[in-house]
Amino acid sequence: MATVTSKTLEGALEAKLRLNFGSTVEEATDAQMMKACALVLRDMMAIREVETKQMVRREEKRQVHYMSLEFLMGRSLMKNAYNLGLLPQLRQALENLGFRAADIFELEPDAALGNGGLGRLAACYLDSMTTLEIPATGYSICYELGLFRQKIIEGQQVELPDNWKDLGDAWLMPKPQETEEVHFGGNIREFWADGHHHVVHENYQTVLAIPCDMEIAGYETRHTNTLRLWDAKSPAPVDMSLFSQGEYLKATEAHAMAEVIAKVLYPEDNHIEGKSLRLKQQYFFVSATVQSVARRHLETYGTLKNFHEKNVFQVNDTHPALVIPELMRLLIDDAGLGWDEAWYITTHSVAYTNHTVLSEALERWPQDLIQRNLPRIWQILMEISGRWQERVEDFYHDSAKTEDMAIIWGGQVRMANLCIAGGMAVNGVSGLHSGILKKELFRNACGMEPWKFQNVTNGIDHRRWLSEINPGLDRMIRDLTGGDEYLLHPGALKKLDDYADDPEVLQRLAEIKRKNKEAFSGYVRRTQDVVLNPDAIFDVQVKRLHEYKRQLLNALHIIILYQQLQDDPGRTMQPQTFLFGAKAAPGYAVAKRIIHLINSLADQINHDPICKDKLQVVFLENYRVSLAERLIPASEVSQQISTAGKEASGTGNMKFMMNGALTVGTLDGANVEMHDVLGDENMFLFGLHADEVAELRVSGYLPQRLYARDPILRRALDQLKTGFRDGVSYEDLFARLVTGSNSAADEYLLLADFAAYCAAEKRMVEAYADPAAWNRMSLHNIARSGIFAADRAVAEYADRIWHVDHR
Ligand code: NBG
Repeated sequence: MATVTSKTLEGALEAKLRLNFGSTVEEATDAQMMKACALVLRDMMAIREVETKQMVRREEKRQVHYMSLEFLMGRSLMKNAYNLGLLPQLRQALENLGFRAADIFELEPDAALGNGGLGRLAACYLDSMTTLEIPATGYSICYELGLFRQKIIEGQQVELPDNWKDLGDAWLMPKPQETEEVHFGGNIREFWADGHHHVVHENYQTVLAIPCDMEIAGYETRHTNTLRLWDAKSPAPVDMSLFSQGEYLKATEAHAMAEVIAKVLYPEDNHIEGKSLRLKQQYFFVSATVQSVARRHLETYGTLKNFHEKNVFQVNDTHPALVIPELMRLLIDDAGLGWDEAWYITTHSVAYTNHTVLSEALERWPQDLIQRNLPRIWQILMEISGRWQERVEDFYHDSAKTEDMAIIWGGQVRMANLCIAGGMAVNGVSGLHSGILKKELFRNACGMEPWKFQNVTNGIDHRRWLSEINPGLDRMIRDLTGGDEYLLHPGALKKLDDYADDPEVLQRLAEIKRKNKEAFSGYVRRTQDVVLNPDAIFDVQVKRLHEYKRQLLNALHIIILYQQLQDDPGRTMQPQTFLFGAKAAPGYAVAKRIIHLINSLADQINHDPICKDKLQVVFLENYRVSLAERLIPASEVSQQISTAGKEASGTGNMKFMMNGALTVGTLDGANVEMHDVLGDENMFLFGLHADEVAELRVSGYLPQRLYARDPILRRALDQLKTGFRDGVSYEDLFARLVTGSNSAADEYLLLADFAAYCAAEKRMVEAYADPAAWNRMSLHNIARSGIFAADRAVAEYADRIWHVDHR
């Protein structure tokens, strides 16, 4: 391959600007230049993608189809340039053409086609699947609007639309020739003819699914995969028969109904809404995907009988669960296979990852919704459900277990049970979480089919989340570990452990962190007009706002620190800056109140002269992938303080560890695996363990007692009622923790863990006073973070679930 120099890129960019925007380099705006960059890289990837596809077909390789309603991609320009090995050349080319590379990168909108961890995981896995040279495609919806943008106005969250496509669509390659039809509503007619049973779906409404492909480049490989995003279009802009009768509005109804499907991403994280539009989104992208995969398979092999040998659908949570009845429908109605053969193929083609044990996040659809919108799918679901129930009865002879494992029960369709019945593998996302699935949530299913249940601990794209975003640290790692080996072999980070007693290395690490803190402070000053104190500990909790994640526990502890300072204003203390970032689902009232509280507290503390250079609280607006990329390299403390047993894995925890932040956390999710490699001495663990949480609940938890008994805690909680200088009272949050109203008080056991949390924070601050010891811990964190590379996780999926080769 001819090497691409900055000169080649300059030529390509000039040509793009002329061809696509009719513009010279001199006339081009930054936005046009950003698009031109995207198009130039897209061209290179498109060529490689064609080669990859031909290779896959020629070698008849098994393919992975990663199905997810969310892919939280963030920005792609720097990432793609990095993976293509062109980042320095692209920077150079932009500067030579008179542009500031940093400005061009900053202009790119985040593609926020996801809510949080689940969507970001899918994005990280696309990178690893490609880098590991696995033939893989991601499938989702081409949402017109991504996750809302957040503004904080008078301390409260306000949601604004996220029109990412204006500039972001430069990455998308529409392929109208590969359009699929998806059918909704109507009725089923069955009859016998020519000695066969026929099933016909009629009077349905058609929605066209048009693929818009985004190329995914791997690192140091020509292998290129795609993320296929389905856009929804109506087959006819207007219904001419209605139009000619003068029913103009009605005539455009079907059109509107079709296109609303791809309008907007549902903004709930770890929660379901049960809206019919959401069900339509699910079936829309599932049906389009299964049809297009089956079509390509038929083109290559001429039959669907070997479908499972050549394809595997990985379903990211239960959102794509309808892949099971949809594949059955294709195999039976279209390909004419019998039930048993179709079921064999299906159950050897689908694997399911569970991402939560929270009951409010487990999908259950009202059966009439499915019946009405997807009549044929409903028939197939009933058949699957009936046969499964028979098997369970034969195995257990226990009506309680039959009910527990049922797919259709009490007028609802339970998607997790459908995935267990119709899949070949079920996995959780950390050791603790997978154990809870086996022993609790899916105990009965696991008793019947233990071989299906596995664990694959999550991982992150360490090339993005370390090398790309933390160049100073990347440089140091290369210098100390002998080059860039760690980029493809993250285990090489372990070599850093050898420098634990090297004062120069520890000093260098401290300087890198200091520079990153200063750079981040500059960014916050420019964007939010807030001046951070770089001498303070940067103590960070960024993630979706959810009660189980316990941002409120963090806030209560800050209230304590503030009250101590009020009691003794002259007190010398290690300066601390607490940084929060979080979006609340628009309908989640308590989460929004917690955001308001953090902002009220920040306002109070930041306006009180006694806190100057000691205590600072900042709520970072609009937390998103690109903000995380700036913040994480600058962070020193990572707050991972969920109620044990509730956070399936967490992935932010891994990103902080990899960038040298120390964790204050509970033994929850992947924090457990972090502790396995770090030991007590390299993180600040506290709080109840998952089994103790369960025991406490059984024995009867009484937060009121803790409130009565602990004066420090009581004073902090009482402050919620009083509120702060803005005059807003948080009596409702007080009630939620102490008195309880319609629900039991303190569901997530903040009060039970409070004293232990304060003690852990204290240990952390004391440790910070010894820079050499702190930097050593930080180095150990980086050195041992290799197991959290997504490459490791994806290789496990490939070996144990997908059975596909990889690099
Ligand atoms: C989330 C969990 C996280 C986990 C990610 C990715 C859902 C339903 N689950 O703990 O809350 O890290 O999935 O696995 O969003």
